[in-house]
Amino acid sequence: ESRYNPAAIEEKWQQTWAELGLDQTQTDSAKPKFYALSMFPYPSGSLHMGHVRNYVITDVIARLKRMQGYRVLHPMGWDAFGLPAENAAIDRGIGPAKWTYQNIAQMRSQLQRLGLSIDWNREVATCSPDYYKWTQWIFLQFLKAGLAYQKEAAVNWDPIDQTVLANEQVDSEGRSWRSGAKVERKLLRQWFLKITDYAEELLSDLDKLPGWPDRVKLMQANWIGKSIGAYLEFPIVGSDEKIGVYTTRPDTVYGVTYVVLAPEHPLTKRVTTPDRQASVAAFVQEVANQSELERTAEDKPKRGIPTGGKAINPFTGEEIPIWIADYVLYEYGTGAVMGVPAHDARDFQFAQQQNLPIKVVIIPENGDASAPLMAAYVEPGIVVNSGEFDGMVSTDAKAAIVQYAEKHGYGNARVQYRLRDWLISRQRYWGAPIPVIHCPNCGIVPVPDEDLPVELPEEVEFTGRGGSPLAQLDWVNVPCPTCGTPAKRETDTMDTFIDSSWYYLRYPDAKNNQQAFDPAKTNDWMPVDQYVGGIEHAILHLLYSRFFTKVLRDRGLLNFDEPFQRLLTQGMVQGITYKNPVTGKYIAPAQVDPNDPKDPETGEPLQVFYEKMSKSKYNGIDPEEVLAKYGVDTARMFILFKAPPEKDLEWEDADVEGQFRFLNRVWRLVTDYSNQPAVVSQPAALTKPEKELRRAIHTAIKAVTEDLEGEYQFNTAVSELMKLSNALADAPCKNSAIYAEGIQTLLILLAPFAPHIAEELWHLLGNTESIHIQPWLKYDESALVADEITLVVQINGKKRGELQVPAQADKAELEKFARESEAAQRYIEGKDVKKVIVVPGKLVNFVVG
Ligand code: ANZ
Ligand code: ZN
Repeated sequence: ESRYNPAAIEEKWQQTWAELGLDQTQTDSAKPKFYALSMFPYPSGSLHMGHVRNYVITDVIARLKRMQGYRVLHPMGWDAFGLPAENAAIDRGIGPAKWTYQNIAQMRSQLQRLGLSIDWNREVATCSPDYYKWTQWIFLQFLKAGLAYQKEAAVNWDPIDQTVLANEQVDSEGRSWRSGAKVERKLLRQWFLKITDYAEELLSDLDKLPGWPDRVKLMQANWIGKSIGAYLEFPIVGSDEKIGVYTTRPDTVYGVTYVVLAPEHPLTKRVTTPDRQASVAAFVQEVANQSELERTAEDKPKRGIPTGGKAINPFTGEEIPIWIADYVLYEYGTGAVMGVPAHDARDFQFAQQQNLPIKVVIIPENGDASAPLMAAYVEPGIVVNSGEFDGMVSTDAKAAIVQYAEKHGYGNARVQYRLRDWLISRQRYWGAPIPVIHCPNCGIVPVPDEDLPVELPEEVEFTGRGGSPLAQLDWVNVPCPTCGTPAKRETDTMDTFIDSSWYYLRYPDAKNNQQAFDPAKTNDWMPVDQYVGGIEHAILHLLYSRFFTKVLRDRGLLNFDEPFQRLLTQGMVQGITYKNPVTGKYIAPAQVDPNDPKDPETGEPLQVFYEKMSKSKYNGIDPEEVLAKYGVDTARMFILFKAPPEKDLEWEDADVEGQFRFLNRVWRLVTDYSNQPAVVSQPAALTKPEKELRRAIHTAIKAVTEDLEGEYQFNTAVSELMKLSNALADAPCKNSAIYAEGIQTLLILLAPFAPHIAEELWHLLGNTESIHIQPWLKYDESALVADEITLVVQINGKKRGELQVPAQADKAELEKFARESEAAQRYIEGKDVKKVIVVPGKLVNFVVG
């Protein structure tokens, strides 16, 4: 046969597979189901190596499971709403829909080149009206369940363009990407989803996910941020009102020397004394323009101002000053804290700056309560200066003090979550319109189901100025669906994270135009058995998807608690990167001599390292180029072989080359074999080389299967394939039936990894059915056992020879074999054997004197 020429076979097989419908989802309900899902891409316009890695990993799993007899759902779609399309419209005058669908077409054809066994009949695009109709319907489910509501929230406001900006449109100095204006914070009425109602379940159900990386579960748990503490009330002097604080350290309540309100706290105005009104108002205004990040940065001084008001510590009866400060956030806890400078680092810093008293109430065991503090003492210890609690261990004092508070009406135990409700409003065009109507009589009226979708109007001008394009159209004017009065549509669109929170529920029933999905179908396929995607989605996308699942379950639409049974977060694809350490500039590899990397302009030596591929660092590799040069099977093999899937992968041309050579070896092995005369019939007993080859074959089946099933160790699985191909190349019994079994095994095991070459060679052997519908192989346990082992002969601990002996030989027999060996005879001759040490399966050592 001819040489291995990927270009000649890859397209051919992709077409054949499509014609045969091999990639279509089987619905034979007698088979167990397997749902293999990749995180769907944003259609930016071109595929990058990170995509390729992601989809190849999922594809190997999908192909394996199909061969193992599962009905497999392996779909693909597009996370197609979002800002870049709108920016393209603003910058280049091309409509967002047109831009998006062009990109989708481009990327779909790139994906199809990868030989992925995707069922394209179930493709979804979140920007298409027959998808976002159901996104809107789901939003209304949330609204009906009382899980969607409006409230005022701060947004980034560009005062020149008069528009709201997304965080990505604000640079690190707080300026607008377009106008360069200093961005302000402005309060607007915004839509929220009440994810906080599910905080506890989202946290505790992490225990139901043993198939997720611990790291991801920890990130989710931290994001939810459960904290157990107390709510305590401090009466305001000269008023009936009280300041409620949330604290995790009720054991320090005798050490409170002041109370701090967030500047936005509604009590701020009322506690401020007349002489301080002006300065307090100025400070509030100043803080209002800071982002949360600026406010809470640990390295920056805390800023605050006294209100002149006073409160009473109910435990001590002491009067303490009320302050406002930027480090107290309005959205967390009660928006007010009790200041305990002796035991909280932030309070300590603040008290030192502001000359507030510091009162020690916890000391280390055998510590000195009167020694001045150099820093906050934050550890547990012994309680002092705390009335009847003196002498208690502080961790016990927590409960005792909360109990005391409850008894005296000062407060109670409280659990607090860091998680906030999800702000989903975007003042943007390219998103799913929030399907409600604002009526002067009826208030908020949901768009009736039969009027969905609320479609995006197409005649729109994109300027980037003057707020959302939707707000400027006659489209907003509609009669109220309830009373008919002229009313206005909501002009906010939904955060694109909403679109991606339910797409995996749509694939099982992607064409349904009566429902978001038929619960019977979706419950049948769900949960996803294996989800594969980037670690950048470890928190938000996964948390929101889990939230949606639980809400739709509670609406009676789903019958499971968690959407993704197993999660694989694949590592980055990194390229070799050259950087001039003096100028900080990145240099393209093409301009650098890899043996002597210097800046072509200045001659300075360059730093060389691997980093995530990106345009700005000139370290990217275009998938198209690799495919053109080596074909997709080589690219797949390299990606799978180079690193375990969850680890970063360093792109190395030499290793790509190495995989190309390996596939060439396989090609030669099989073509040579197919040119041989027909196989002789199986003899009654296997010869020794046949037995050895058979052992190599079954060892490979076992190892590859286990590598694929457990932790998806594709890299070691590929090594096993290489070992088997070497064993075949070295086998002397090329016309034996065992050799034929070996060749077939190699191809079947290779099929999920390098589907095209495996198919081509499979047909070359005379098969007429696709290799991809062959059953996966089972290994024969008995073939794994070696008949013979290599026994080492040592004299005084030194290796003097080795010999082949039967594997089942016992200790006495091993000693006998060793003693009779030529090596032993030579060294023992005429000497006194003092001791014989036998290590079964390994060696015999003669100690001679
Ligand atoms: C007094 C105290 C004494 C505190 C002490 C800590 C140590 P986590 O664990 O994150 O829930 N806090 C409460 N609400 C706040 C807000 N809105 N903005 C800023 N800080 C706030 O942290 C809870 C602790 O963070 C609370 O316990 C409170 O300070 C502070 F030795 O109360 B603590
Ligand atoms: Zn009305």
